[in-house]
Amino acid sequence: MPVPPEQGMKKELKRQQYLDLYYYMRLNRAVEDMMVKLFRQNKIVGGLYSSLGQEAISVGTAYALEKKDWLAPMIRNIGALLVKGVRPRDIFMQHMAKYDSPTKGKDGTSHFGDLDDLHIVSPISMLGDLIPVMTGVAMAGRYLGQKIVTMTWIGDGGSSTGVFHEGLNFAATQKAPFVLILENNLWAYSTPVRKQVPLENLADRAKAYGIDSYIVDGNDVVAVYSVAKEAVDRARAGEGPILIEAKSFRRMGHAQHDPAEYVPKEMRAYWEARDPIALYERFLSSEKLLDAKSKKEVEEKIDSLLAAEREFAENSPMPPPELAETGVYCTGDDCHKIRAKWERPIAEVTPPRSSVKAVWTVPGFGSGKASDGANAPIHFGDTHASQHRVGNDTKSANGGKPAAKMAAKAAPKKTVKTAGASRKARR
Ligand SMILES: Cc1ncc(C[n+]2csc(CCOP(=O)(O)OP(=O)(O)O)c2C)c(N)n1
Ligand SMILES: [Mg+2]
Repeated sequence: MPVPPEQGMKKELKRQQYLDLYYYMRLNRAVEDMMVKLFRQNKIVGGLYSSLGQEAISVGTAYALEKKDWLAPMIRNIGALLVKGVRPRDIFMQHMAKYDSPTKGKDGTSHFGDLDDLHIVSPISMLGDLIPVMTGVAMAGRYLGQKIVTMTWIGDGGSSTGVFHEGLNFAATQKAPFVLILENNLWAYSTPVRKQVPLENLADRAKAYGIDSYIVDGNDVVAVYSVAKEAVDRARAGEGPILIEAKSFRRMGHAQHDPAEYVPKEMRAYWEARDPIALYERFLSSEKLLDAKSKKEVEEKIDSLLAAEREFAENSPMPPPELAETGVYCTGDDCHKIRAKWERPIAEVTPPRSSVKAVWTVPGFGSGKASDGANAPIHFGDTHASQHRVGNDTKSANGGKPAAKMAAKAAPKKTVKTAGASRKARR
């Protein structure tokens, strides 16, 4: 069983930030608890997923984003939606397929977004597809001069899809201001991570694309936020995409239908004892940031908010049948208009200033072994003729030095950083 990194990492936050993280984790859990009740009353349409035990990841990462930034949630990221400003009533109504829901009852779960105000791209169920999509959003933001960062999440299982690798490679080559959170919760349906991937750390996936990565204890919200903030700042500064592996555990089954009896009891017990909210409460009270009275105030605030939100959702009607014919395709009239929000002079990116010479020079592709064992220089037609291999006589631009050494010299230095639980949060 992997043990989360022990190395401490801590960032001093403002008192209000500590309390916000607590509020959103509690709200995340309360919203999902309420939806379990609605599900058992047969009021939820479709499946219901849980992020129990993973709230610190959704909340800590989304809290690192600015208002102008964009995110696209996956099924276990209701916490991120709440941090971004989605109202609980919208989450309830969406799951209940009500007429007042963001998709007017036409879709369920978290399949909704808000392109105008909250900057949320609606997810679909295909695992990994949000990676190239959010890379594209990041590139569009850069083109328009918006200085935004984009973020999405992927599971351990989803990190084995083809589009994960295509998308991350694309993001890396484009140096997109994009942060990808890999939630390693040890299971994909009933398949343990060790049967899916021959790696101890899924953060190592980043090495293949020459980008930086972090590993963080996904049950420590301060550590998660600290690492996410650093990654978001670096992406915004133009350093390119960053992968964060957050190690945690899926405490419920894949969805409500799955009792997850295949999970070993000791594994469950280990992680239940590391509940992210309980850990954080201990930290907050040891830091004198939360006492019994303020904790009760948070609970009461959430209880009364959710009672009102639930009532609103329950009173919303189901969609009328004739609605099924409308809004199937975006026509720009009954749906929404997509307008580019320029935050730089368009002249900067249009000809003649955007014109570049159509010449592509690729230095340093090194050389490879030919079938006779000799080094064959690899070139793309833009290298000097003397580098071409003629007969058995091998000449190379590096003056006969071993190619591997040359390549190693040219390779950019990349590191994988490890960020563990904040020492204080572990008390
Ligand atoms: C491309 C694709 N393949 C398969 C599925 C079906 N599917 C949905 S969730 C899931 C398991 C995902 O596991 P993981 O990525 O670890 O996320 P977790 O459920 O643990 O959060 C699968 C296989 C899908 N939605 N998309
Ligand atoms: Mg998983």
